[in-house]
Amino acid sequence: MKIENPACAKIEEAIAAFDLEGKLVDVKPYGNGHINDTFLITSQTGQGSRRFILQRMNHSIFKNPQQLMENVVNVTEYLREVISRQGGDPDRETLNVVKTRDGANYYEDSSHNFWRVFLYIERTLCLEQVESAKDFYDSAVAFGNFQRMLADYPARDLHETILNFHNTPSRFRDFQKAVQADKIGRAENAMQEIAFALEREKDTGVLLDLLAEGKLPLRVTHNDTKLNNILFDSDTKKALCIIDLDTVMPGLSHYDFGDSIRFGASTGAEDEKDLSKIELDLALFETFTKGFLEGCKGSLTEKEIEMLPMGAKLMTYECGIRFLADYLEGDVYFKIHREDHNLDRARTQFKLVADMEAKWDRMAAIVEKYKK
Ligand code: ADP
Ligand code: GN1
Ligand code: MG
Repeated sequence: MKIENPACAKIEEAIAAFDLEGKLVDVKPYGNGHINDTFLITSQTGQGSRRFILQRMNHSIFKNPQQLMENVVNVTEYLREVISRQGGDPDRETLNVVKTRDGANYYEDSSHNFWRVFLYIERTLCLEQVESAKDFYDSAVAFGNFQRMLADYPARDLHETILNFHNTPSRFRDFQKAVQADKIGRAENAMQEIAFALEREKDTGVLLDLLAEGKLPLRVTHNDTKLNNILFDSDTKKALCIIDLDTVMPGLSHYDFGDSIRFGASTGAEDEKDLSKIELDLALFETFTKGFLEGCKGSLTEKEIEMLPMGAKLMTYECGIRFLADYLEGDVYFKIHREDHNLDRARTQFKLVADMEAKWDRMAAIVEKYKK
């Protein structure tokens, strides 16, 4: 099959490298991820059609694709066993990596792009925004469960795929550098947002300080728990499979809790331009808190639970300074689809942070209710 106008050169070479059954009949860009280039590919076999997810890994972000894929394969093989023991379906409840014809986990093409293939999980839905409290509750249980399923995974064996990924003080320093450099003269368009971010430096180290003092435990966490990194079963409408495992690394439970809240408990989209539509929905915050703690099945310590609101605030703030730094640096990290996209994204995050500060006592009271 000749692929018309492929979004990436070398896509045909990449597809040919994998051991896919049947004849290739369709390839199209897929999903709304900000990082990798994702394609849905369909092949026709004697038994019907089969679908796969092909991804060109973003190797300017993930500097070591080999280590990245080692993590993904080791974690998914581990999860397959846990899921089987629990009586689940490992072909649908975790990602499954398809090997190349040479038996490798990924393929490096002749232009040094790195490609991988997963089985496409059929009859699933991927949500870009919370449609019902029940979906959000299910996602919370699933993310809590994910952390629990990996509780005994040997964390030392995981490669750190992005250094200091949720190290907020380090993200703050990167942000400061971007402001000082003001490489393409955009800082003047974002003076208010820059001031908002700089005023909150003192919060940045709160969780890592508690970790250093031994007051919070290190766990294996997903680290990118936004709602579109989970697939829902389209028949049962239940959360089925956690995807996007590129950043599974040792971390704090607050990272997974907080990133879900910043994306899913907001009343608007991550890139909403009308900030009057952006608030923290306290009912959704409560729904997620309940589900996440149930999913973790009592494994979180009292201190961890007490600090969950700080997790929500810090993950939202951190994402805001990452979007804003990228805007100042010329949109080199997150994919953008319109002018000022990263600035709009930063604004929603900061609006949410401000709203969390206003609702702080109520967030704390909700968490207290589930502490038991
Ligand atoms: P990114 O790192 O760019 O966010 P993801 O791995 O999250 O990339 O994939 C992007 C999108 O592709 C997901 O949000 C989801 O819609 C879809 N997707 C990824 N893997 C699968 C899969 N195995 N089965 C079905 N859909 C998938
Ligand atoms: C990116 O890969 P994706 O689109 O699920 C980013 C997250 C951000 C998120 C903001 C590896 O997530 O850290 O929170 O965008 N992933 C990476 O939407 O940087
Ligand atoms: Mg994703």
